[in-house]
Amino acid sequence: MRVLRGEVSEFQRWLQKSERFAVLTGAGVSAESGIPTFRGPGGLWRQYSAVELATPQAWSENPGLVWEFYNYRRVLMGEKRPNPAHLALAKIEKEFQKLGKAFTLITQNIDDLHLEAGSQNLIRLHGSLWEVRCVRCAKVSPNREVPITPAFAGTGGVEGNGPSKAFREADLPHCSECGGLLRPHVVWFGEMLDPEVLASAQKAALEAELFLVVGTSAVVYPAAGLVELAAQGGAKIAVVNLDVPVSHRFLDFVFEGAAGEILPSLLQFPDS
Ligand code: BV8
Ligand code: ZN
Repeated sequence: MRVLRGEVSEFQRWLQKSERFAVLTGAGVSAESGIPTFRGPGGLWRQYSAVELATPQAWSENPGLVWEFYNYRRVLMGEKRPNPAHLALAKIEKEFQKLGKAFTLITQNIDDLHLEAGSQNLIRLHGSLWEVRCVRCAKVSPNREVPITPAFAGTGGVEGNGPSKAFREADLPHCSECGGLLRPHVVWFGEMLDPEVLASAQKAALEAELFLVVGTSAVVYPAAGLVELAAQGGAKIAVVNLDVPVSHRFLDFVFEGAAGEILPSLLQFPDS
């Protein structure tokens, strides 16, 4: 780990004396679980970047292609497990709970590895790969089907252009209640986040005394705006990233390296 700004001991003193600690994570926190980030290598599928497929336009033009992309990400999740970064965040949350102090974990990821690691006070800004929503009756339900329907078995290979096959409407998943088409229950580009989810994340950022940003390129809004909000609220800002994308000007701590290597030792109280 390279300390580009501040000191580990100083960060840990802040960790010990903060009554309210909030964390924002992005794809980088799941990288060591073997899940490709969006903008790093492996962030592409076929000739598409996620931004092109995670949109309402792509969905209305070709729901089969969009489901093939999300089914591919479900297959990719396969046996992936939380890594030491996820586990360190779940552990420090329990320490804060024991001390009756506030801990909030805000994630941009849809892989649910924070949930699997045991994180409790978790705000999922962009939804979940493992939930579906009916486009007709808006019912949200958990769904861990891989493939999402039998028609998607064996699809999703990274080679080729366009969908593997011309998926028919009947091939796509449908709502058990009303028969409407089911979509991934995730926030696409150009879609609003759930206002209550966003408001709770903004409140946690504004009230935080310490705000840690892990594994995000901080280019997607409104998630990235939470960092500025925390700074406005007077929080000390710490960043853990493989290569720190943002200028350090308003950052108090900058630790460069892999989250799975840094967080287990960083998220310790000084006298431990
Ligand atoms: C909204 C769910 C407004 C889906 C995601 C033009 C047209 C349309 C919209 C816009 C536009 N310009 C701006 C916008 C707004 C847009 C936006 O911000 N676009 C960006 C690209 C410029 N935002 C939106 O559209 C949002 N909605 O604005 O609505 C509106 C207003 C009124 C009315 C209607 C609408 C919705 C955004 C949510 C999009 N959905 N995900 C899915 O996952 O399939 S975003 C998706 O991409 C992720 O969730 C995540 O948020 C983002 C990826 O970012 P990161 O997580 O940071 O990942 P990335 O790969 O970029 O970076 C990884 C980092 O980790 C790197 O820094 C790397 O160095 C580091 N790293 C790697 N390995 C490690 C590591 N660090 C530590 N350890 C390691 N081992
Ligand atoms: Zn329905």
